[in-house]
Amino acid sequence: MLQLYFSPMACSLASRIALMEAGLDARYHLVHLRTKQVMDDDSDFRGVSPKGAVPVLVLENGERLTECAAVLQYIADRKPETALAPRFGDPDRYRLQEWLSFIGAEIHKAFLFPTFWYKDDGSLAKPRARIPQTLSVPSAHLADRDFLVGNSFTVADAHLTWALLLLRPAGIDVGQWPSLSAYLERMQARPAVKEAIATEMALRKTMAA
Ligand SMILES: N[C@@H](CCC(=O)N[C@@H](CS)C(=O)NCC(=O)O)C(=O)O
Repeated sequence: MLQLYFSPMACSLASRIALMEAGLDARYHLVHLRTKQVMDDDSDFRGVSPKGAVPVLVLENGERLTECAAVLQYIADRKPETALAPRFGDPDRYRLQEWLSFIGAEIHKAFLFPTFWYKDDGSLAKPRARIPQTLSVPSAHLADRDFLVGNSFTVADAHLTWALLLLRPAGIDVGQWPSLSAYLERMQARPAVKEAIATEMALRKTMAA
């Protein structure tokens, strides 16, 4: 069985959504990101991945896959019939990779990660000043589309859904971009997305307690 190392509401949520949309069973291991502790057995998460970052997907043969873009595409390719990623050779596959890179680099790493990870000593002002321009890109793209790529849900939507969910706790009102807030609402209405979020929100509460 696949195994996913995750932290509640971290970017690994996109992998949980993808697994659930694909109907793939997995064992989930909760990681405390600051202490690097695997909560199951108190082991050091850096023994699972020296990157010390989620997601980590452990395959049945023991190989470990990291990086959202790779993990998400792997999950999608395990169940091609669910069309969670266009097939290789389809021009839309590169559109998918384009979005996964953009979300990972320009949204996640450019301002979401620093907002949640570092104390704001004023140095976040510049990355955060780029938010309106960055988010105007998916906002314009989704003005007349239901999904990021093609006409159905893909793992790029799982990734963007996670990123948009974190805007509010990052102090950014998604309502500034009506097409993004409508998109987020549509994505959250999907049963797998709803269940994945509910599971992780409940875990987050127990961690905060
Ligand atoms: N480039 C990685 C970034 C992963 C990442 O930054 N994960 C965060 C959670 S959203 C994390 O585990 N951070 C802990 C750390 O970097 O120490 C990816 O796309 O998967």
